[in-house]
Amino acid sequence: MNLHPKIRPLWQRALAIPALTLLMAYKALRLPRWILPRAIRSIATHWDYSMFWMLIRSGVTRAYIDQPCEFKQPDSYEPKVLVAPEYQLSTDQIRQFNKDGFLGPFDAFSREEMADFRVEMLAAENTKSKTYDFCTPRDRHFEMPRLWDHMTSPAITERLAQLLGPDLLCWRSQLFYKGPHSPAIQFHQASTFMVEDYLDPAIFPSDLSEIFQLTVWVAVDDATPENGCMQFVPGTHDSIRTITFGGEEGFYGAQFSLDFDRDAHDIVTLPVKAGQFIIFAERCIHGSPPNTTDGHRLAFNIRAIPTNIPVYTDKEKYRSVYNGGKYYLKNWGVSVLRGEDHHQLSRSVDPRELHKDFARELPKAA
Ligand SMILES: O=C(O)CCC(=O)C(=O)O
Ligand SMILES: [Fe+2]
Repeated sequence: MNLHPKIRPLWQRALAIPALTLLMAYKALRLPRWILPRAIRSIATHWDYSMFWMLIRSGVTRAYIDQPCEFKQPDSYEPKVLVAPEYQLSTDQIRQFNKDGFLGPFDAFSREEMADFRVEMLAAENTKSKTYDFCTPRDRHFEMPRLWDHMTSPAITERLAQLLGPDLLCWRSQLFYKGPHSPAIQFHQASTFMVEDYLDPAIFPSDLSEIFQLTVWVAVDDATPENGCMQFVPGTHDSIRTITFGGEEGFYGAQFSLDFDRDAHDIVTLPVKAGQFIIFAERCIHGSPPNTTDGHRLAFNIRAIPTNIPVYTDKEKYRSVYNGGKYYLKNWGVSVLRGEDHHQLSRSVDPRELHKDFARELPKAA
């Protein structure tokens, strides 16, 4: 299944309802899964009953945006590691982060560094990824040494470590080219990133009620309310919401609206200067309004997890609804952002080794 959240024609929905009901009963009766085709087996394994039930009772017009889970406040707001004084977070900041679901902005890079990186980002925009062999903004750190250098800057990793622990992996990155006069990225949230193909989670935390993955979002251009800076709905990392299919186009062609009470929540608009970053739990509702200016709003993100969380396990490929295309995972791997990967639960790639290989492949200057 591919959760393309457009309202399906009535006949398709009429067929889907009995099929989903049957599969839910199949799961409840614990009938053998190995005889099911791969995609159906994934659904029977990874969807919980509330996911089936939401689709069935809404006539296939509503679904959980990702694997449902609820957040439990931690027992302590002490930092998980002690870091150099210039990067230290206070317990008040950590408490605030757990209350709101996001923190920042923090300084990481100079304006000049971001101006240089901007040129590199724009040059890469319409080029094929060496990892996936099609044009995609994902995981370009495998081939862009400067991106990986920025991602592993202590200004970022030392702050992440205080929230997530000492040993950290990046399992995905993304470049954001929010072009002149481009649409909003609708409010969204994610837990285990099942949202991608709605078949399998990407990450497999042992406790869904913890914050198990963090996103770092780095502004390459100044991000302003006019060019579509980030917006957050504080406190909404408490639970995963549903989406109603249809509605306004945005978010890479997807059509949906996230179900939450817009009147009951404050929406925080967070302007960020080039070279600054924000840390947030992807499960906190966030998005960005349209870019109404004539310029770009460039940014990149890092998706970080502790090393005790497996990623993709035996998956060969996934299909992303939001960054079109099939992503074959044979060249993909998690990469150590900080500390060491003692667990070795996922395929891993050292971007610096890849960069050396790519540099050797480049034709020698005459
Ligand atoms: O760049 C944006 O506007 C959205 C970023 C986002 O959703 C993310 O980094 O998870
Ligand atoms: Fe996001």
